[in-house]
Amino acid sequence: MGVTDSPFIQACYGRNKGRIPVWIMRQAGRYLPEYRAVREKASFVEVCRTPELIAEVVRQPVVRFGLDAAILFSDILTMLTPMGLPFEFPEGGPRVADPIRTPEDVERLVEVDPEKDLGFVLEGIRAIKKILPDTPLIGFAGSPFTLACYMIEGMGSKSFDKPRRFLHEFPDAGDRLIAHLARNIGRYLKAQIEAGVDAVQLFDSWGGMLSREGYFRWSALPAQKIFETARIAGVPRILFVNNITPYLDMIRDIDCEVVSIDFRADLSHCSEKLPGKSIQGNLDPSVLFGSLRDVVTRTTRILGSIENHDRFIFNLGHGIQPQTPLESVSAVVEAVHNYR
Ligand code: 1CP
Repeated sequence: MGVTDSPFIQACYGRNKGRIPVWIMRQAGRYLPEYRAVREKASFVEVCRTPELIAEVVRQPVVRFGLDAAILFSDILTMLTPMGLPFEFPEGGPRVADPIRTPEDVERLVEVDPEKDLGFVLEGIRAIKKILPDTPLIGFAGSPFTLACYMIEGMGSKSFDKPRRFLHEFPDAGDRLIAHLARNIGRYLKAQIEAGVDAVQLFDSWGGMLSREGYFRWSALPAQKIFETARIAGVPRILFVNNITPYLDMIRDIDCEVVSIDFRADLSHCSEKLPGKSIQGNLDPSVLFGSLRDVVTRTTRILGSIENHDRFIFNLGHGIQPQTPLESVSAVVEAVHNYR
């Protein structure tokens, strides 16, 4: 079976008649012993910059669990360095050396040339395609607002007060920052498609913190722009929004094939509000720490809440957590694959 006929790509277009596809956000990562073995020898940033290591860690969860899609191994922050904002990844999360503080800092941002500046990512995609030619490969980028969060805050945060304040204190510079990001992210996703990815996902991890008005201006409109640039026949576009429920009416109007739903949301309510779109989601990642019986019950409950299984992709409602038991992941995959 080729990639085009795969349950994952077929489900993205709402015409899957095969098994229900499943993949897991952050499926390559620290919960896997074979990933930790690679990380003994190379830092996270080194893995991200080495095409052979990228291909190896992408393959690991696909082979171990029999997942229906692979996702590029990189990070949403990889784009920051060529924009002129280098960062490091010490234990405890990312640190941007010199975060954006003033409108002048926005003017200094550099345009990214994906082939020249992020060639190692594109080489990684080509290396993955060599070893996993029949598995759909998902490319990705962070959303403009999510990247702006790290560029202004300089690190992770529970509330990202600095970026939310910046956009109101300096509205013109804020709009220029978001426009700069949308243009460069669109171009980067297009380059990933040209290098061989079969679908793209935009991670709007923090847009769900915005007011409805803020979401429209700094997340929905830029997402529309990005998906226009990354619109290539046969390559589905997936939008993930963490805390999606307040914005469903705006997301309905965004030109993309699949919407990925966070674990707080009611899946059948979301799919009702998003006619014509395929749906991905939305098991709470913390459920995987419960009993196997509970894992299977909750997985089956999600599957049962879906009306049209031809346009459904099973996933977690956010990234898998580092200490997640491997048996739980196997149980989810088995329950999804046995459902029909
Ligand atoms: O120590 C390690 O090995 C690093 C852990 C790790 C991994 C495996 C990080 C640090 N990033 C990644 C890879 C990654 N990140 C992928 C590809 C792997 C896969 O999905 O299988 C993807 C898609 C991401 C995306 C990403 N990075 C997001 C969006 C998704 C989400 O979960 O909301 C975000 C917000 C990041 C930033 C980031 N990278 C890593 C960490 C710990 C963080 C969060 C920082 C914070 O806010 O505290």
